[in-house]
Amino acid sequence: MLSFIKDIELPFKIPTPDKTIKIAVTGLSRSGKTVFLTSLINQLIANDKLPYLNEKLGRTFVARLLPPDSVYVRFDYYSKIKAFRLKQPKWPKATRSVSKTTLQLEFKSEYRLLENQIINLELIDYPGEWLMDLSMLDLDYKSWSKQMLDLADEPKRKVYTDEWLAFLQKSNLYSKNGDESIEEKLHDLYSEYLKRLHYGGFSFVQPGRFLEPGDMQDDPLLLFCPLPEPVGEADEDSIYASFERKYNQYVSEVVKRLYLEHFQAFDTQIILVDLLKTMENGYDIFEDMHLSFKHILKSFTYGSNNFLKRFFKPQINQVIFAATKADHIAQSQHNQYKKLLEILVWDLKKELDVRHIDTDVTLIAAVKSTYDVKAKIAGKEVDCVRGIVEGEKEFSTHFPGSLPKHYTDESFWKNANFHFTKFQPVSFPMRDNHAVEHIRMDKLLYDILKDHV
Ligand SMILES: Nc1nc2c(ncn2[C@@H]2O[C@H](COP(=O)(O)OP(=O)(O)O)[C@@H](O)[C@H]2O)c(=O)[nH]1
Ligand SMILES: [Mg+2]
Repeated sequence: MLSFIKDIELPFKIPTPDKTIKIAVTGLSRSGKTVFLTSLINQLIANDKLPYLNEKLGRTFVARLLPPDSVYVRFDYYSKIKAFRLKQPKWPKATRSVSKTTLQLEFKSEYRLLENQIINLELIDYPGEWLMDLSMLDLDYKSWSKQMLDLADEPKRKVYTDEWLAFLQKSNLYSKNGDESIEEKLHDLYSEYLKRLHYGGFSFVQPGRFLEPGDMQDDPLLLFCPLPEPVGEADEDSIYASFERKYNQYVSEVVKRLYLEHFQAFDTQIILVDLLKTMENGYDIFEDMHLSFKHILKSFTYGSNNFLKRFFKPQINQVIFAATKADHIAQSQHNQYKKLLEILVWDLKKELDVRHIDTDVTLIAAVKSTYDVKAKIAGKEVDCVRGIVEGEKEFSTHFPGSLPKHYTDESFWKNANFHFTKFQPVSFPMRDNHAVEHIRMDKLLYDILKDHV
């Protein structure tokens, strides 16, 4: 009966409406956004390494990249993949701004009388550092400054602040200022402090734009930093007043605009997390990363009567947290690796759940550049990974450390002693008829597509 319907042909086809799924991919710098998007496009075009996706969807499709359709910088898949196809393959260069591309999926209709279904995946790649600034929308200069100064006063951060705070203390901040170079110096020293934090493994820095300026490099609008509140009124021509004006302008022209242009409505937000960094650097860095994601997600996890919610009403259906670069760890440890991410985001996930936003926590390696082997260390057999270390020519075996069965034990953080090697990427197949090896990309793709196909 069913096969009879399937084969009916009409002089016309019954149309199926096109769909667009807007997918925002974000994560802190070096979390793996560019590599992830390159692999995702490669996987869907080749579609030879996605058994889970194909089995669950049960539909045949072709994927094609559409030509650029907007003023956005296009995510240049072709130049990224070229570097991966070199004889000595290379990771893509660091990217510093928003880029966008559309991958069109055409699903073969199940019935001849139906037109094929078109699903456009609109993929947008944002620096997480920019999103971190969204929480500034809620704060005036005075409150923001206080928050930043309190944070700088925490013992784990204080060690990085010396120069900035010393200069701040000897500067005349509240009366008429005749020397513009002082403003510049204050800003530079504050930026320097943020950079030092960043190199120390910290991720929560505000404004995130100071680290990832994108097209605002050297823009005078960014020439400010937090300052202590004046005792009385600050002079109109003082440094304090000037910084307050720039802060307000930055928030309303840059942060708000980003929010209005990009974050009004999209279906899925993928947040990529580099957990390896927290495992190498310990508990403070883990907690600090949690703070960053709290700020990044603030626009979605706020209560109902807050400023952002009242004015912008963001629409979002799904947030996927994915721990990246899982190929640094043997498969036997993957569930524990995922559990660590669950611990990192548990409260954010709860906040999203209660607002009817679907959440998923998963792990991936977009470009699997190692394979698992067993080796003996001090007579004990351990699970290791084998790959080519960057700059070398031959494969070597690496034991990164092992994750505990339970994380309740604080000694995990105290004694954690992980070392991750930077591996050269495996070479991509020369044509898009074959995709690169990955870990669990098909599960993630299914999560994105399952409610739309
Ligand atoms: N082994 C491995 N390394 C990865 C993977 N994804 C990213 N990396 C590493 O992380 C670095 C940063 O990735 P990238 O995508 O440029 O990060 P972005 O700044 O978030 O766009 C790369 O240069 C690689 O060294 C992966 O799947 N496997
Ligand atoms: Mg990038």
